[in-house]
Amino acid sequence: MKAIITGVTGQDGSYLSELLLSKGYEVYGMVRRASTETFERINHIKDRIKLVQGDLLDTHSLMEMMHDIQPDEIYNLAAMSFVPTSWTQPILTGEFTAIGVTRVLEAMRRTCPKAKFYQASSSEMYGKVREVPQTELTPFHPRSPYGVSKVYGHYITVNYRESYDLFAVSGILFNHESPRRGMEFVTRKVTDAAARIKLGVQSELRMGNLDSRRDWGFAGDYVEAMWLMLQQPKADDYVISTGEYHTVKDLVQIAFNHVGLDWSKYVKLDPKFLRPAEVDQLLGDCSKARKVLGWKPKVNFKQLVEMMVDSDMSRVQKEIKDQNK
Ligand code: NDP
Ligand code: GDR
Repeated sequence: MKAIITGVTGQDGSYLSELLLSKGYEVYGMVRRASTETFERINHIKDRIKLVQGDLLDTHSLMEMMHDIQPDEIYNLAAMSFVPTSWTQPILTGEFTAIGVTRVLEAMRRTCPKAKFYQASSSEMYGKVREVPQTELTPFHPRSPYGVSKVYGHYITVNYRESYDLFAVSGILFNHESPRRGMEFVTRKVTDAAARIKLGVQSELRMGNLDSRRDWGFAGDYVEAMWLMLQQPKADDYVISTGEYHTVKDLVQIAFNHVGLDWSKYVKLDPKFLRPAEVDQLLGDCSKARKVLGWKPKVNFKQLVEMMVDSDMSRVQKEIKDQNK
């Protein structure tokens, strides 16, 4: 089996590559050219992945790649994925995260229409939620240019499935995290800060809205659901979540407790981190995935946060040691 992963250098791309390699796939990872490499998350498996240059903005590179590889599966994980940046770069976000999906689908339709396609849809599409918990049938009300772009990507995937009879699915994934999460996202920002403060190399943590609630799971569990969706006899869309939500404050509390610190002494509110429009609460109902895919999350919230803090403690300790050499 041959799979192409766009966004292979991202958090999910790295876990999905590991999963597919363990199943004996030939993994092709699409990477965009940069003046310095961004392979930190895939360095340990780089020799086993075939890296191909391409960009979501460039239809030609997408078509060439698919024509040459003739993949069985395509996972479209590439996107501008940080919500705050979508307000400062709304047009680029639309190009990558919305129209980019059409470019990938169109390249597939023209060069390898028998391939199976996975689109990385998001719980951000629910935004100002119409019901709690959210299912595959809950109406969308996105609250950021990112969320709006993901709604486009979601519906163009459904549309190509219905128009051209492609095997194209959308996974509506709720927040998922790991020690490989980008530093700007709230979980990693908090676990990294807890480690730095504990080790005496940071004095405070400046945060935005502590009251928002998210349904946080472990990325390693979620990439398994992506793969399962493409193994079904029929293409369909699925919510992937844990079914539990927590506030940002809970997150901070667990992370700081884990290193024996009282969070309230270090966390400062900074309006710079508030958003023009907030998504107050997200809670997913993944009954369909549990029933049809036989999928369920294995790592709970506390385990996830503590795993991330432990990993950041080791990394920061090593950084300090290296600096003192
Ligand atoms: P990351 O931000 O960690 O990774 C994004 C990836 O997209 C990187 O590999 C990046 O490459 C690549 N990329 C960005 N722009 C382009 C472009 N123009 N051409 C080619 N590649 C590009 O995201 P995650 O791994 O966390 O998420 C994966 C996908 O799932 C994203 O689409 C995200 O929006 C979506 N999603 C994520 C959720 C989460 O909680 N993590 C939840 C729901 C959906 P580079 O290294 O060069 O920057
Ligand atoms: P989100 O993730 O916007 O849900 O998108 P993020 O971790 O950035 O924010 C979660 C919540 O935490 C609040 N918050 C802060 N967030 C950040 N980043 N920094 C802060 O200092 C801070 N303080 C409070 C936010 O306001 C928000 O309510 C993620 C991304 O991975 C998307 O790509 C994905 O689609 C969705 O999850 C599901």
